[in-house]
Amino acid sequence: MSKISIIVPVYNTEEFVELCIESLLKQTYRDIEIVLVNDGSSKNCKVLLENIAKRDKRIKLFHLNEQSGVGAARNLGITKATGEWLYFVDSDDYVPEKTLEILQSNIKEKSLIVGRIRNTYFDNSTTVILEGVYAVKKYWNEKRYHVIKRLTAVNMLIRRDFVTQHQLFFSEKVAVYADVSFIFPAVLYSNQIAYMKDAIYFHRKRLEPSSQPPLMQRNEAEVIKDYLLMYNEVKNNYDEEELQNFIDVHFLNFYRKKIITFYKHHDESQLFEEVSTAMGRVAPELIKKYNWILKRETKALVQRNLDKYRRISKRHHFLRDLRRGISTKRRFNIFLYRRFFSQMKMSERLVVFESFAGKSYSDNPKYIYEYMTKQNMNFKFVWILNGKKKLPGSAIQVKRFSIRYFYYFARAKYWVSNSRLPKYLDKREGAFYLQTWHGTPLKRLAQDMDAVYMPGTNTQRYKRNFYEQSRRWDYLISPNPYSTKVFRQAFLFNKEMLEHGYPRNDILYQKNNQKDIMKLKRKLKIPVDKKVILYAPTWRDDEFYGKGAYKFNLKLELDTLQQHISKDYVIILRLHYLIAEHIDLTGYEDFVFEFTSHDDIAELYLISDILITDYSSVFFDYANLKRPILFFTYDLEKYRDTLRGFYIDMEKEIPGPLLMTTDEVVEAILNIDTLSEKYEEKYKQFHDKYCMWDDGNAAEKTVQHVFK
Ligand code: C2G
Repeated sequence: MSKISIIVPVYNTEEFVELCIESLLKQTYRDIEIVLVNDGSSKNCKVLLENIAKRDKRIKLFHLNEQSGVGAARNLGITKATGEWLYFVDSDDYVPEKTLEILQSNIKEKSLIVGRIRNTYFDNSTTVILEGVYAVKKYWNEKRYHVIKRLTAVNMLIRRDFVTQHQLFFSEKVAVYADVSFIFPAVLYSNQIAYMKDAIYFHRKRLEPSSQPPLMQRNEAEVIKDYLLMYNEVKNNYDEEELQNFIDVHFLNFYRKKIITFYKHHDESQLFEEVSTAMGRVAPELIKKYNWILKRETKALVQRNLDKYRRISKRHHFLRDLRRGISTKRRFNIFLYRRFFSQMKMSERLVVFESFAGKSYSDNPKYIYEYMTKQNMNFKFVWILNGKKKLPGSAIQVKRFSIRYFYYFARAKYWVSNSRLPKYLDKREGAFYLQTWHGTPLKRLAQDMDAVYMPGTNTQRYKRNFYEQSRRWDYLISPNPYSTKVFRQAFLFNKEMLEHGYPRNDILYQKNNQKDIMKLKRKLKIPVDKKVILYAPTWRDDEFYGKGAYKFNLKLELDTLQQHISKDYVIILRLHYLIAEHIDLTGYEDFVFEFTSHDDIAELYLISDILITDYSSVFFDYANLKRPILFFTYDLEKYRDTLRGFYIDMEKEIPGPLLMTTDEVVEAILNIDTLSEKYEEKYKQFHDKYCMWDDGNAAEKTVQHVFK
């Protein structure tokens, strides 16, 4: 055997570095040394590294006093390495146990062998391949420039004397493309490179913002500058035609993907000098192969004519958008939104409201709107609603995703919504977005979720979209101090939190009297001589028909309930708005009342005497009424441990019993007074913690704050 030196530069990756080192120590190829280079990390990280270094004598730790960049750290690693081979790993990545063995046993007399890099967020879609199949081996001769395309030195095993002989080093000038100065000559001086598909390396993709944004997620201008430095370095240092050609094509692609997008959002004068110099170095015959749009742009660049370039570039952005815009009706509307509606004058007194994606006239947006209407505030209102409704006031009703939807969102100064809005609705400068959200969090939310099981998305996409969408929120309503804390962390929200309670709960203070309750019961056609039990469960992420259409399996046995309690009670069945299930209630007509499509659950709270729910945020709101709550949690373990995870310990905190069967539910209803007494103290604590801000005036306070 001969020793492999694994070089791992570390800069503040406390969260990940242990897993990384563990994967290296587990390598089936045993003859290794791990050269850990601390690139001036924080004290915590430094201490952690010192601890890690004690775990195995094959680990050697070196420190750079201040952060010098990944290039400098790897260069130091090379000088400290004593093995026959070098192998580079980034400290947040993961190397399956067979990888080094596969690379080492196949490199033979070559200087360089590479494996496969797989990008992953390390969610549950990641399969860590432990058993190599050894089947795929390719030798690249001409195609060895593939290696350059990866622009990274990780997952390649390289002979140390080859590195010394050709004086390979990482650039310390550039940050993102530091590897290029190392891999270009490495490839150039190897006539043939072996590639092992089974030698896998998991590269961690990271969501912004983590405590340390990874290199590739730096600000665009920095990345472009860095790229151009690298491009010039390569153009200056290597004469070989093949390489020159390769880097030119690479640059043209980079120009199309990154630089053009950059100029869409920034003035063309930025970096103009650097970009035109680089374009001037590209071989002209390569440019000839491209379409006329690109040709005209490059010409203006090469001539260093900023005005001309600016003019052409504007026109081209328009053409590119249009081309994309005519592909579907939705895209066309987005095109109109961006190109026309958003260019019109902003309507200073226009407010757009939406609740649960246009499904209902409900929740916080409804109560904010009604307050503004009652106060005769001088605003024009738009409601996004899929079906036409009878609304108080003079709001214009608009269908979701219609042309008018895009028109009003573009023109309104104020957006009020209780859930997310599509990513393509960029918010204009000067507009305000009031995110009301729709409940005190019990289930883990957004960035706090381990894995997302919803259809049509995956964990990383869900989290990234969530992050981008929530960057537009200017205000977020929080119902209680506990929610403030969770929202800050789960939504990574750092703007203004409105802490006045929930507008949707105002009604629970304003109308909690016999007269109003009777009036409501009559309006909703609920028998006035019976007590009312509201059953309002939530949805299950993993039980669905399709995107946004969830199944629901009614586990509450209506027969049993009817037998035992129908003398005194009726039941209101209220399924979650995401549930598409239709439940057949034949035979229960006078006993069970379906209110799933009723807009406003707050009215149902008011007329009910007992709430039965499960893992829904409804119980936080209902507790304002101080009426009994039962929890029918037949799938508690699965929901808590597999699907979502909770923020609070239900067993400890909730103000009512956890019931697993219909019989237990019946039993609890029949003994509701004794139960209430038993839970009195817990209820009080719960109320104090979660309902302390609600007092019937949340809408007023919110409106005064936002619509000054
Ligand atoms: N809701 C409802 N009827 C139900 C369940 C919920 O009308 N049967 C409404 C309530 O206003 C509730 C809101 O939808 O507060 C959110 O419902 P949850 O069951 O809590 O589930 P979810 O939509 O996943 O939101 O921070 C809150 C979380 O995001 C939960």
